[in-house]
Amino acid sequence: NIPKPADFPERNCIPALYVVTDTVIGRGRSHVEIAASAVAGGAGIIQLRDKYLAPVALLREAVAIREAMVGYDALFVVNDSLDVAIASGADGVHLGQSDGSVTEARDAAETDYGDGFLIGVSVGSVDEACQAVDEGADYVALGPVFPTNSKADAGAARGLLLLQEIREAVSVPLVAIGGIGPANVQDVFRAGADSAAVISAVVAQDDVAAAARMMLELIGEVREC
Ligand code: TZP
Ligand code: MG
Repeated sequence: NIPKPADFPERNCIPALYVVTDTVIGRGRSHVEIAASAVAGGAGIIQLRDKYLAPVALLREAVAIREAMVGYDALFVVNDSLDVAIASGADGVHLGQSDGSVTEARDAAETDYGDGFLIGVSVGSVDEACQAVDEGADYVALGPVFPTNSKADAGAARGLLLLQEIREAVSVPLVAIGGIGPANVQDVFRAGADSAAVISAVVAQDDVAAAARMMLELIGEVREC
């Protein structure tokens, strides 16, 4: 009963809590452990993100996560690697500005997925957001909205104002990422985000599922849908 990516481009249709796995920040927990706990706590999208694993090892993790998520109402995307996303049967891929084009990804996934492959794109400006949407991205993610220690090359915080500007410029689901935690998660929804993506606020906590639940409770107080 995983929501079909075909329903997805409708604004607000994207799950409100998006958890990115990270084994460096995850206190010794594996990607699969993090993903399983996060969905148990209600996270609606999981992204496998590992900048160090070779493709074969990344594929192994992706397949394991996919299996661990069976029965949960949650989407699974792989960061950076279109090949691993497709080979693992993930719901989609998340692409940075230098991870290849949306069009290429759409074409490559067509045989296995038709047009039901979810493609998300990281953006840092209104122009990049508009370009991603023109190319057919299913969602765009602005980051880092706030300062973060979780990504070495994240660059300067983009701020809530840019989030608002992108909200006005595009109608696909908008994800906010970077430095989001209990203290500011409501602000990103008030600025127009449809989903909050987090690493440390969930992945670095003692109890990953409880941290996800708490974030969702806060989001539920402000999200309009
Ligand atoms: N992309 C932009 S900021 C970021 C990524 C992957 C890191 C987010 O981690 P945290 O701990 O939620 O700030
Ligand atoms: Mg990338």
